[in-house]
Amino acid sequence: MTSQKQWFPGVGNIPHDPKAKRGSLVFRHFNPTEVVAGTSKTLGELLPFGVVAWHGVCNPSADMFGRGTRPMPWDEAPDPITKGKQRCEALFELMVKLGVDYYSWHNYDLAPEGATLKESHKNLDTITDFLAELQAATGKKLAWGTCDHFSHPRYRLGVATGVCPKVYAYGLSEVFKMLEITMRLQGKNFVLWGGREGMRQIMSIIKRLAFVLENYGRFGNSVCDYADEIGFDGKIIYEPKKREPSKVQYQSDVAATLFLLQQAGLLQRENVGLNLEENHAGLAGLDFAYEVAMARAADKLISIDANEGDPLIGWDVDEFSHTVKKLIPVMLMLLEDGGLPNGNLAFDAKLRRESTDPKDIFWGIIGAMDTWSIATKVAAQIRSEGVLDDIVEESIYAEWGTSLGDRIRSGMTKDAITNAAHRYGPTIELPSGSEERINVLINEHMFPAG
Ligand SMILES: [Mn+2]
Repeated sequence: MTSQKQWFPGVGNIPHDPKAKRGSLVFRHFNPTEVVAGTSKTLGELLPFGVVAWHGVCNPSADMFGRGTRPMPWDEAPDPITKGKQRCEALFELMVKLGVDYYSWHNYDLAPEGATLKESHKNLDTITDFLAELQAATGKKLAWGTCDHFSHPRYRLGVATGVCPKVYAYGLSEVFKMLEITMRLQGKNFVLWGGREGMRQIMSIIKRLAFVLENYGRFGNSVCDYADEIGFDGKIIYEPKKREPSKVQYQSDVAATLFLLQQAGLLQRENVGLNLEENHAGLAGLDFAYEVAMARAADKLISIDANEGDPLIGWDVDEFSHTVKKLIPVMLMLLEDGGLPNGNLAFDAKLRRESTDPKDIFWGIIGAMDTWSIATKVAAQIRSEGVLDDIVEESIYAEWGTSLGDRIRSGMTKDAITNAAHRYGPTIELPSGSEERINVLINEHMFPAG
């Protein structure tokens, strides 16, 4: 670190110590060098965790009804550049103490926005130099960069899909700059969420939807063209979210986002992919595992915002992951893929407003890393035992392994299909869907008896 000051003085480097006394700040399950059963990879390789600047060191835990509650001594500074650098230091201290290798940031999380675009870019360059020093000193890496296209009032009526070409140009030029910075810091990817790209009131949208979606495609293609031009070898990753801040966000879920990208000619581009978030799947009324499966089916899954929503709350609460069961099907897929080879598990998660102990951020991140680790180990066991494969492949989908299945999939005429229908119907014997048996199987692996 460039400064000797500790922003979290009460906490040391967090060890892996499964036998530590209860209440100790340790990893019980995450051991980065542990090889996961049935794979050639370690937990550290399969789970490329990252912390995020905005929730990690910028969010004071305010809500719509009350001010921030979280102590953030790094925000007390004589000027905004010093404040930005102290935020960087606090972020890197978190990474070092937690043994997390990656971070993510929006342009104005760490660099103050200036009075002009030129001044903003100068501030960004100053902070980028400082981040480069911290990366060199610690070996920590940038997962992805992105632009804050939702806080400033100029973005209140949208950016790419907005009402004003001046805003479109301003937002896009911010992306160009942040893409250059992400490349300079050797970031793996660049995220386009587009918080204000959504429906405000229906009467203007009914006249302009096709027009604004054309602009959405033009904006994305400009970003990808510039990434190609400067030789950025990461992906431009789009992040679906159904609602909040707008009533409806155009990139509402994976299927809708894939459709918009396809219409824009973006899905066909090799450097375009998806960044998925558990809480966003919930806002769309979908299982996170379904969203991951849909992105994989299109071969566009790149990265994950690892967090958790609350089904009883209708907005984006960004809790640290804590429910193992939700992550088991996700890890079954990621184990097939060898993890997220080009992406990360970034903790887009924040403290509750009630949580005010400086150690709470450590509890949150440690808990989330252990949660993903347990899910990984349970999924690895389920895989190596093969029972789930037996149920799904050998029973539920077994008929597709017959010659009729092969013939349909390689193309049959109308007459051949009709002959098969006459031959096999109308009563057709089917396997059980086996949901209860699968639920028991998952519980047996989570909580082995005896
Ligand atoms: Mn979220």
